[in-house]
Amino acid sequence: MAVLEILEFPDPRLRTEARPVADVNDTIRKLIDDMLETMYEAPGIGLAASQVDVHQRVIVIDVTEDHSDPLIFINPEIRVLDPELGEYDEGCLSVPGFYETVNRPRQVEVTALDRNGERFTRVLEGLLAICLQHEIDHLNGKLFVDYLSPLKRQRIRKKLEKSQRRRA
Ligand code: GNR
Ligand code: NI
Repeated sequence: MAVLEILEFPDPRLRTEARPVADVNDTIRKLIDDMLETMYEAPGIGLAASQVDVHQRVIVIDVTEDHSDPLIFINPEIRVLDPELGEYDEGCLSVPGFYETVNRPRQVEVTALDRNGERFTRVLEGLLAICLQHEIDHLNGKLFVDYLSPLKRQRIRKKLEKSQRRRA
């Protein structure tokens, strides 16, 4: 397994729309294992392949504290079950250090493929529903900062560009 490099806003590669996985094979399973290791090491509760510069529709999520429930979603399709919006202070490993309130539907149903290529359907609510929607946004080239005002987004961009220059 390997810890992969996570792209940071405003890297334009984060705007790439990810393509569906055609075949859930050993290459995809290796990617999933590397993504899980990268997410746990960060640490984070979710990771989309887009964030590690792999533009395929693969998501890993684990909202447990003891890393006991890794969830895999390949080619996920979501349907809103409860359109009532809930607010949550979101963060993102690609926008390190910033947390802002985002509103999203509270309950969704997801259909996806698992690591064996088997199709499953699950109803998600609470943090899992928030995280899945955040990750699907990544696959579509969207970031949580896109929900903020242009002024807030620009402030975050300037600060991150500065810290990226310091590290370069
Ligand atoms: O680790 C993460 N925490 C988080 C908190 C609130 C809403 C969404 C998230 S996802 C984030 C990891 C990440 O950037 N996934 O793309
Ligand atoms: Ni994110």
